[in-house]
Amino acid sequence: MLFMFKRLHVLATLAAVAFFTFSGAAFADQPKPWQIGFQDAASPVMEKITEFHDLLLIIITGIVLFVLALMIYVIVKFNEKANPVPSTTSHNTMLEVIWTAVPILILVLIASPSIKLLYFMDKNPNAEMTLKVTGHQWYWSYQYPDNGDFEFDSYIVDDDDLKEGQPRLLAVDNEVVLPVDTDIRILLASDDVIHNWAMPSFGIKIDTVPGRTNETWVRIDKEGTYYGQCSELCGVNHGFMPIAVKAVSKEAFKAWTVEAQKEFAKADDSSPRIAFVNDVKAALTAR
Ligand SMILES: [Cu+2]
Repeated sequence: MLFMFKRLHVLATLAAVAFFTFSGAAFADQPKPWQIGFQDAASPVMEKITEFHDLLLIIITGIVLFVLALMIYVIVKFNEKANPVPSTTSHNTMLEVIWTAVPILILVLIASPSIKLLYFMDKNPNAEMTLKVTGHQWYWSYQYPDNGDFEFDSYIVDDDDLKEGQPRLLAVDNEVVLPVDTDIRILLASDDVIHNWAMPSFGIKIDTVPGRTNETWVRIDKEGTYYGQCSELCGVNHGFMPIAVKAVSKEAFKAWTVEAQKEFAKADDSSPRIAFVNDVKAALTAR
């Protein structure tokens, strides 16, 4: 009976996953109820992370099945009934060489794509624009240094103020607008404590640290709205500082920056934080 119930439960879960995966008209990526796998990749980095994950899944499945087969073999062949007089062998040089060498080979096989991926994710020397992200307790602010140098804050939308289609705990008042098919450098810092700017469908999860600028990059493949969350415990409202990125065409982005410059005051160059960002920009240009 319990087994039946468990099976039904699994079936219901699979149905829910299928429903939430294949439904929904406008493209938007966010966590879904009963989700098991990754969110759909929307950047080359996330595509490579997914490929690497799939490779590891094949390798670990192979290892698990092999060990399971060995255990079943030993249980059947060498139990007390089948093998009443056990052998006293304690060493086998050939076997010991093999069970040392094979795991090393597997690790080398994993290390190569892993290190390649780490360097691919690290930074993009050909970035076409820069987004500056600053974490605060408990909201984010965004600055567009080479698109008019305006800056704005992005706060969670309260449950009572949610509009039709806005996901609870993920929607924000001012979304980060970014162009698709553009190599975007992202510089990240914090105003107070360590936060983490995590965007699953971009393959980004990077700490924002006070007094230090971290760098990553993204190239968004498709237009749509993407959601992420702060992923470093940063205090009482840690769960209430979501991230929403709206990816639009290059033309729409240009038009938005013109509007945004009017709407959001120009970033104040006299603040030490922005002076620091400008120093970083100068250093990057000189590089
Ligand atoms: Cu935070």
